[in-house]
Amino acid sequence: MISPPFRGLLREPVGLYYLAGVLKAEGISTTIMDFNIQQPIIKDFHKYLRKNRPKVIGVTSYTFNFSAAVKILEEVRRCLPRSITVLGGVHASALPGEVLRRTDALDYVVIGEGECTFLELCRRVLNGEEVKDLQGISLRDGGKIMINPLSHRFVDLDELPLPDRRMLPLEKYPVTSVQTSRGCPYSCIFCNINQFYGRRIRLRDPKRVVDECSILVNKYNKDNIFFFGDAFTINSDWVEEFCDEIIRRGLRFIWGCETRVDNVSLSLLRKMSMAGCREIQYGIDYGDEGVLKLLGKDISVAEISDAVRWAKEAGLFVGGFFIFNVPGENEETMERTFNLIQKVPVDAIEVNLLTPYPGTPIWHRPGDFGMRIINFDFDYYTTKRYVMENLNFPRDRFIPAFRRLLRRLNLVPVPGYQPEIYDFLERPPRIEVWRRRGFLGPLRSLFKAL
Ligand code: B12
Ligand code: SF4
Repeated sequence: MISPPFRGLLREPVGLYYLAGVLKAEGISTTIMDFNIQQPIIKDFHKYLRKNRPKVIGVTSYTFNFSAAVKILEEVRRCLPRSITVLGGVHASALPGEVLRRTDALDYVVIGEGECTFLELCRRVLNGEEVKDLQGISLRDGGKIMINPLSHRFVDLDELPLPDRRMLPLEKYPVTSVQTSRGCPYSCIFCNINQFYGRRIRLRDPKRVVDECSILVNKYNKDNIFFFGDAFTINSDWVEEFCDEIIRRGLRFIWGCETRVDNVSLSLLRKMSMAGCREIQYGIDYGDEGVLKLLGKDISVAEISDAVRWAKEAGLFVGGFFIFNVPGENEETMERTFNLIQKVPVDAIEVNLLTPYPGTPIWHRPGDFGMRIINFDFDYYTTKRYVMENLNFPRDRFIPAFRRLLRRLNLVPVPGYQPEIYDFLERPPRIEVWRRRGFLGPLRSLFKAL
């Protein structure tokens, strides 16, 4: 299985660990390649494929690196025309028919959560059985594209084998990632996690998550872990239990997580800090309540202020994500957001532009939010490009206002990010991610500095 390259922070492709885990448990030999760290030249890649002759090649992809995934699939097809190729992940799941139409080098799409479907697909391929009727896949049948409905059965995360970290060179990743849950009950208009993983949040057993941390700390000497779930603190009892377990076992490592501002409290943040948490990242998104409502965020400015203040009181480094070029925006709402950023004691901010990822409400119905998609080239869907226009705050008003805002925020480059050309600015800036001066860089630098 292969994770194609993209620009951004280096993290392990955790989804591929999970898929490999279920295949290996059934005796199917599996390897993972992450082209973000192992960048073979094409000649070597062909050599590897010819030597190992995998029967099935699975590729994962997000929207912003879909074209890299297509290139990989085409190289595989050129080199091993008889191998079966499969694409999975959020992008292919949202557009299963379109991705098959894009390249003949792709045989199947696995839609949604992959563990059960991919295992069954590999089993059938290896046994020479018919695959056509498998639920949750998309395929070409003759000249026709077929999309088989999903079974809508979600996996029990505690039944999955723990990720086998020996499958990738762990030392090359600055931070280790651990998944704590899947699913999200909220409805932000720029996200489709709830369609993908369901509205019901499936939390892993906190003891099992701590078991995984214990392996990372004691066996792999990792001392910094980033937890991702779709809202880490959504269930405060879970977080309490998790922190108590770390403290009870005397497990020493530092960690970070991302969550919403409306499900934290001072006491919870203090407990997290006691258990080793050093950084919390909040999806703040905007500083105007009308806009927050249109974004489907269901949070208030008061909740934002409290959550940031409490995290600082608990001794945490606080990162805040913001999105601009959003429904309901104008010069005044931008000013309110600027004022909020000045007022709340966030240590770092990341500024993004609204991006209509396939499968999200803003992709399906941009007009309902007063928006229009102007660029359908997914290479631009990095959240740093202007790919949609607000009909009530069009490009010729937004861009000067946004440029002014960036200047006033005094943002500086973050190490680890590569430059990217911004098509919408007169002079391309040097950076891809904007952070406030003083930010210590991605988690790794933060941890080093502590
Ligand atoms: C960790 C993470 C990252 C890591 C990347 C880690 C990596 N190497 O992959 C980092 C921090 C770098 C990152 C960055 C960004 N991310 Co991010 N990230 C995530 C996050 C939180 C978890 C991904 C993950 O590991 N999930 C867990 C595994 C188990 O799930 P999975 O990968 O989807 O895999 C399952 C299925 O998809 C399927 N599957 C996947 N691949 C395959 C392959 C095959 C062959 C098969 C059969 C099945 C299959 O089976 C797996 C098991 O069930 C997701 C949110 C989420 N909950 O998924 C967002 C998410 C992927 N990120 C997103 C975005 C937008 C970004 C950024 C653009 C944000 C930003 N503004 O900078 C940047 C992109 C970087 C850039 N500059 O271009 C979006 C992607 C939307 C899209 N359609 O592409 C998501 C979905 C968040 C969201 N709610 O919208 N991200
Ligand atoms: S952005 Fe986060 S809180 Fe909003 S729907 Fe997606 S996962 Fe849930």
